[in-house]
Parts: sequence; C-alpha cells; structure tokens
Amino acid sequence: MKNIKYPKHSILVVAILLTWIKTYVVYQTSFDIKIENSMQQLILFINPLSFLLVAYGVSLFFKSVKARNRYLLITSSILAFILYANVAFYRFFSDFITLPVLFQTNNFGDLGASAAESIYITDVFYFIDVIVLFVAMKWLPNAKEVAIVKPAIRRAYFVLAAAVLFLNLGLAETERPQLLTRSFDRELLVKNIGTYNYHLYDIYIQSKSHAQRALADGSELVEVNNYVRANQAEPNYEVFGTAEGKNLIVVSLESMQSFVVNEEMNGEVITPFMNQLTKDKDTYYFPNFYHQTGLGKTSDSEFLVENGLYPLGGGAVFFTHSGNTYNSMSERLSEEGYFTNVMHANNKSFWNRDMMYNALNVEKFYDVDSYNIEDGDAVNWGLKDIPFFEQSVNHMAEMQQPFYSRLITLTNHYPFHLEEQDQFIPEYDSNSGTLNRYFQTVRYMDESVKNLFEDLKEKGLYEDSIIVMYGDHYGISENHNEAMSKYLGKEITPFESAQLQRVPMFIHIPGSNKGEVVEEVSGQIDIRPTIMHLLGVETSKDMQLGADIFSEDHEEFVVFRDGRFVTDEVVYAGNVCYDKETGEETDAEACAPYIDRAIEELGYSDEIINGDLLRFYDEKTGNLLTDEATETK
Ligand code: GP9
Ligand code: MN
Repeated sequence: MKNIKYPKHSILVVAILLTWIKTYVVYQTSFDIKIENSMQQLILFINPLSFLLVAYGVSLFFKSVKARNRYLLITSSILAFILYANVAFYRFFSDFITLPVLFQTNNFGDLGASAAESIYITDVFYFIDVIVLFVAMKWLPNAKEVAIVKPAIRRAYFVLAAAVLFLNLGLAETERPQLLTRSFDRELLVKNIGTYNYHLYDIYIQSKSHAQRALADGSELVEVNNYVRANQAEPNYEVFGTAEGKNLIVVSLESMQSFVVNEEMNGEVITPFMNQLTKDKDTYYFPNFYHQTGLGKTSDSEFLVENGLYPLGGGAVFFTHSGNTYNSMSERLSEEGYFTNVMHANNKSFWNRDMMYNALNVEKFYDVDSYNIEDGDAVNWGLKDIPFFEQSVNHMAEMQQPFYSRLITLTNHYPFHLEEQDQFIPEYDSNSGTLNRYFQTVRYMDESVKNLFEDLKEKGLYEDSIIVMYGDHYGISENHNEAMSKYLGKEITPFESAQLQRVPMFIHIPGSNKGEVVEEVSGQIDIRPTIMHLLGVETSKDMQLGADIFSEDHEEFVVFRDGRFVTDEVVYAGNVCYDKETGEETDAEACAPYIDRAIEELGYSDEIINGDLLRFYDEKTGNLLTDEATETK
C-alpha cells in the first residue's frame, strides 16, 4: 500500500464519487422516479455531479489539510442529511421537500408525526458515504498532506464544473423544454437537474416571491380595491341563482380550442356531442371566449377559475405563490356548505397542485392514487378520459351533496397519442403530425364528455348538477402555423393567432330551458363571478378582476396574459390594431384607449399576487386591514 502514489487531491475525488454514487443509488431505490428512455437515465445519472463538483470544490481554497478535511466531512454530512430528509419525507408524502412546506406552520404537526413514523434504524445506510469518507481520510496518505492548489488548476476545475452543469441543462432542455421557466413538477425537476440543484432552484423561486411579499404592507390595496370596485359588474337577476343549491361540476377540457367546434375535418365531424350541446336548450355556449393563461398552462387556467385573478407573466403562479392567502371559489363555496374537491389522475405534485390546493382551501384532491388504472386504460399522459370520468362520477356518487368537483382531463394533451381502438376518425393530412393527431384526440375528448353526461345520469347526479366546461389553453402552438393555415384555409396572421386563443366554454344547467349561444366577448377570468352568481352567491365584496358574463355591466374586453387584447371591435396583437370584423389592420386610435388599461389590469393582478395582498383584506366585510390590525393575525 505504502508505495502507491495517490494524486494530491484524491480525497476530493473520493468525496465526490461517494456522494454521487450514493445519490444515484438512492434515486433508484428510495424514490419513484419514472424513467422512460436511456437519455433520461443518463440525465438522472449525471445530474448530481455539477453541484457536487462545486460544493466539494470549495475545499480547494483551504490551505490547511485539517480545515479542508473538516470542510469535506461537514459538506458530506449536510448533503447526506438533505438527501435523507427527502427520503423520509417522500416515504410519507410521495413528494420532494419544498421550502414552503417547512415554513407553513400548519404542516408542522403532520411533518413531525410522519417524520417519526418514517425513520428506521437501517437508515444509517443513507450516511454510508460520510462514514467511508471519514475512514478514507484516515487511510489515504495524501489526505494528510498539505495541499496548496495553483489558481490555474482551480480555475480549470470550476470551468469543468460549469461545463458539466451546462451539459446537464442542455440535455434536460432537450428532454423537457422550458423546465426552469415553467417548473412543471418537482419530480421532473429532480429527475432533470438533480436533487441538490433542485433545492437551490426552490430557494431562488421562494426567496424571490418572499422578498416582494415582505415589501408589501397593505397600503397598495387601496388603489387595487378602487379599481376592482369601479369595474365590478352587478349580477343579472334574471339568471342569478338559476342553479342555486345544485352540485357544481367544472371540467377543464385539456388543450381544447374552439376552431374544431361545429366544424369538419376532411368530411368528418370532430365534436359531434359538443356541437349538439351548442344548440341544446339547457346549455349556454360561448363561442367568443378566450383563454388567458401563461407559462403555467393548465394550472394557470385553474388559477383564473378559482380566483378571478390573472396568472403571472413569468413562471407558474402555482409554483411561485402557493403560500399566499387566497379567497378562492372553493373557499367561498365551502362556506356555502359545498364539499370542494379536485379530480385529476396525475401526480399530485404536478404543477405543485398539492401545495396550491391547500392555499386554495380545496378540501380533497383525488389525484392519481384515487384512480384504478387497469392495463390498457392509460395512454399518453396517463389514465384515459373515459375511465377517468367514469371513476370520478363513482367518487361523486359517494360524496356529500352539494359538492363542487373540478375535473381535469388529460388525454387530449400534446403529443396527442391514442390507441387504435380509441381513434374514431382518421388523422388529418397536413405536414404536422401534431395537428393531424389533434383532431383524433379531440374527437376522443368529445366522446368522453358524452360519457360523462351518461355516467352522471346513470348515478342520478345529473339533474341536481350544473356542468361547466372550458378549454384550458391552446393545443396547437404557433410552430404548426403552416399546417393550421392549410386546415383553416387562410394565412395565420397575428390577428388569427389571437383568434385561435378562443377556447370553448359551456354552461349546462339541466332543466333550465334557458340555453342559448352567448356571443359576448369574454374570458376565463369571468368564470368565477359567472358561476358564483348562477349558484346564487353574491360576489360584491370579492377581490376578483373578472365579471359575470350575463351582467349588463360586463365589458367586452379580454386581456391576454402577454398584453394582447380583444374587444367586440378590435384585436390588438403584435403591436398592431386589427379590425375584429375584417381581420385587417385598422387605425391605431381604435386600440389606443385599451392598451394602458390592459397593462393596468394585469398590473393590479400582479400586485395582489406578488404582495400577497389578500392577507390584508377581509372579504366578509370588504374592509382593508391596516398594518396594525394584521400584526396579530
Ligand atoms: C398535468 C396536466 C397537463 O397534470 O394538467 O398540464 P399542461 O401541460 O396542459 O399544463
Ligand atoms: Mn392543459
């Protein structure tokens, strides 16, 4: 042994290798990370490395061996502890730790109890790398030598660390475009950037929103409140309360756009059931209804529906502001005696839903674990919509009534794959496979909605329910403009792109006999007040930015998250003002008065969210709470 010459910094290499290998083994054994291909496997393997190179690499700055070794051991112990904390947390919550969990006091009870339950004596194995490192320090002769490093070597080392990081991020970007700007899911983050980098990212996101929150003192609310009150719409008492006391079923139609409704594709009807609904005597259909989502897509539409506020311009508000105070529709309806729940057969941590639903006071989340997924029942992103609806209605049949269930569908999601037996119409024939398949998955969605109605009837729930369905966001992005243009038979100008932001919206009230096509220009932000008023719940004190579409005061002015907007006369897109009727460019004057208002409206919404201003607001009385009054809150 004695005569083997080890490189000077072998102890550093040992420390890195130990934690790296252990982390990879823990990924495989202690978390349920779904790996679909060898690229994902490779990313999973390399993802701890960049962080470890930097964290342990700091030891190269130490002059004394004792201090260096102490640093390596402490770092190794801290990392082992962080990883282990995630393992213990995962055993109980099937999720990775995120900062708000640690800081939300109401979680403490849960956390303490579950932590105790999920710790075993064999868990010392999670610290095996620390122990081996300690032994190696005693055993490796060089570990005791003084090791001064030349700055050039240090520089090369950190350049290497950066290269590894960029390689990792580059591979992750190919696997999951926009991962860091949109967040998506904690599991995806850990899978792609690694658990240690994930925690840094989490700290960054959380501290950014924390800082903005800390600066707000409630005084901003005066102006916001004035704006909200000035733009508030009185209910239309002819429809107010039409669905009073009924169960509320809200269905998010994944990636469903309006351009397929009442249309054909190569002679095939795309949405036969929904077409019928547009003419149904119990259904309101809104053909000029727009989505207003941003990067948070489905979750942004949920945010709009629940709060009547806009999502954020950057990142998914479900991730960045799940610790805020909200006055959600779920909370309001809970107070009215409703049992509030969300049904979605996906990971509960996707879009940080598990955290956000707590903040929104959703009483129960039926996530993937509440569904039975038999062989052949899953395609694309998971459980198919037909069995999803069937099982969801079974859950409803067991519920206390009235209930408010929000159902989030999944099959009509990019990349729109479907098994042969579920393809009711052939593919389209453009140069975009995505658009070609989209028609088929939309046709499947139509079938599944038909089944939902039948399931509800079968369980005797139909008559006592109001069913609201809306498209959550676009399905076909602008990357497919050429194919889109072939289908629509016209060029896709910025005007057309804005018009393609139309998503279908249906409000079906069995037995109401009030059905009609409502041409009013409206958007997802209007869903909350519209539904609440149909249920007979006043919203005059709510801090919401939308308006009841049935109200005389409802203004035909829909603002998109990026500042584009649509009125009954104009469409403003790509800094150009278009005539709504002709789609031709028109006098900028026609748009001018709305441009600032669109920015103002988005700005107030952002202020509410970034400053967490609803903590300074009492929605029962409509009072703004001063600093002093909230100190004890
Ligand atoms: C994920 C589902 C799809 O749970 O809601 O999200 P999306 O990608 O459409 O935002
Ligand atoms: Mn979606």
